[in-house]
Amino acid sequence: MGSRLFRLFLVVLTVGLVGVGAVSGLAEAVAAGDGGARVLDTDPNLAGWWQFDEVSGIAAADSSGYGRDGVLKGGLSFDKGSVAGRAGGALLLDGKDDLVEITGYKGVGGSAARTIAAWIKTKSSSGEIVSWGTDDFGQMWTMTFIRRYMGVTPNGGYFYMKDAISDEQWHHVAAVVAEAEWPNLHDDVTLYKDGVIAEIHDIGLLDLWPIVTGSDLDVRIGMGLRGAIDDIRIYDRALTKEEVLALTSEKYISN
Ligand SMILES: [Ca+2]
Repeated sequence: MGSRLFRLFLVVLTVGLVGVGAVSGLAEAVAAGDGGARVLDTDPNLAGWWQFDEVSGIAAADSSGYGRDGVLKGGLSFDKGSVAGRAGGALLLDGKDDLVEITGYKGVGGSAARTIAAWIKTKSSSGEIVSWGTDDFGQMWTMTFIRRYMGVTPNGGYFYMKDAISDEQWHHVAAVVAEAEWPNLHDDVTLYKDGVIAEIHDIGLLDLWPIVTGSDLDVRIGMGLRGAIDDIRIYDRALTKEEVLALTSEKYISN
């Protein structure tokens, strides 16, 4: 009787130890960030990724694997525009004619889902993170300061966050367009500030056009922006809120 109880006790103890081992292994994997963040670098839907870690020249390499390298314009070069970034180097733009053009890349077109994410550091509150499309209603896709706050517009309606980010500190900003037949700012777009969903200050509904992005213009980064930009990514899918948060994790960006 006593010995059967003892064997039962051993079984319970063994099962208990295996259980604890599995849980702590999972915790380590999550803590290391291997489950979420790093796969975002090799995601096939990462359509463009400019890390701005160069220190000379006017070529900005695309790390997405799709070869969408950028060209620095307006007299901008890494020799004079390279500054300490959020992860490695960043690019400092003058807010006048500086910009990065991704020659031949038209961005995410039509009504396709998409995510734009970038780190920026600025005192200013005007200028673009990125834009592309066709200069007509509903056919542009621009992530930009709108009335001094970060937001997006398809050129027909606008949508921007409540909190200011122009405090000369690094902030992560992201805009996500969900899968939808006729996506619009009101129903299908989410803005993020520093990894969490941003409170929305205002949305222009009077002239709200669906997002049907054209393909006339090449992708432009930093037009009119006076400040530093780092680690800008374009995904041709909607990232989840966990994935956007992962893009801001210390462990992730230190690599
Ligand atoms: Ca960088």
